[in-house]
Amino acid sequence: MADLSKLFDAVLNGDQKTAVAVTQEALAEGRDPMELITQYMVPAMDEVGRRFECEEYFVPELLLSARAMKGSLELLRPLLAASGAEPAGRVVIGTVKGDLHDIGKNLVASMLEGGGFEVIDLGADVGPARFIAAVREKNARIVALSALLTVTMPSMRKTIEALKEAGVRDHVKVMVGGAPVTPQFADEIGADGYGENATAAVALARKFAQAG
Ligand code: B12
Repeated sequence: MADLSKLFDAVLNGDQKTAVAVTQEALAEGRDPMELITQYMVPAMDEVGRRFECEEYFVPELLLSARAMKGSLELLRPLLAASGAEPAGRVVIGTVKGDLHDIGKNLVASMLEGGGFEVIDLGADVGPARFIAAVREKNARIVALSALLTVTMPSMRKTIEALKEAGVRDHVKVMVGGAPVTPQFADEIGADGYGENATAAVALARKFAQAG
């Protein structure tokens, strides 16, 4: 039986090789991909963040942990996406301008795909103009914005304002998320919804799709 505490340790220690090996072993045993993510990988990343905050870890350690988590997610992604059935709608997703954190955004994108949505993933550090262009080009009805830094949260507001100025705000529902984002902030900047995690993102997208 795969020892999943090794997955936690591998992400925490930035050991991509072990993270991938334990993930492969767990999947071969039929373990639930979401269990691996929510019970082991995300808590490990939280601990990485805690260590960074108290200066036990620095940027190189963050990068190694992120690499380990990404390696494992690569294996899980197709499985998350495989559970979907009918295309439920089109979502444009990206991490906002100035912010390079893309692990959570990638997880949300995979879960949305798994929930049957067509996802146009613009990547990280995405300015308002690119969101607007993608919404127009793909005729998307949902925009999902991610931010992990308090200093990039204002980019979410700017993106929503730019959608208004471009005349596309009324055609889309906007959801926001990421560790520093709160439901209050979502209200304040005029977003249509806030999601705490990838599962909440899918529930919100379904609600939006049904409403419109
Ligand atoms: C890995 C990491 C990095 C990696 C990112 C690699 C990558 N490709 O993503 C690197 C090394 C590049 C990095 C850089 C920096 N980082 Co950093 N980083 C982290 C860390 C440890 C983990 C983030 C993560 O991936 N979490 C795991 C994922 C799964 O969780 P998540 O992103 O929160 O996403 C979930 C939810 O939030 C939600 N969600 C996310 N997006 C969306 C969107 C929608 C629409 C919805 C509904 C939901 C949703 O669903 C996701 C799944 O459940 C965090 C600490 C932490 N615990 O958050 C710090 C952290 C975010 N970083 C921090 C800092 C300070 C930095 C740097 C400024 C450091 C520096 N001095 O250079 C730079 C900034 C670079 C930049 N311009 O963006 C601080 C931010 C502090 C703040 N309040 O602003 C944190 C909190 C660390 C800390 N405790 O101090 N970082």
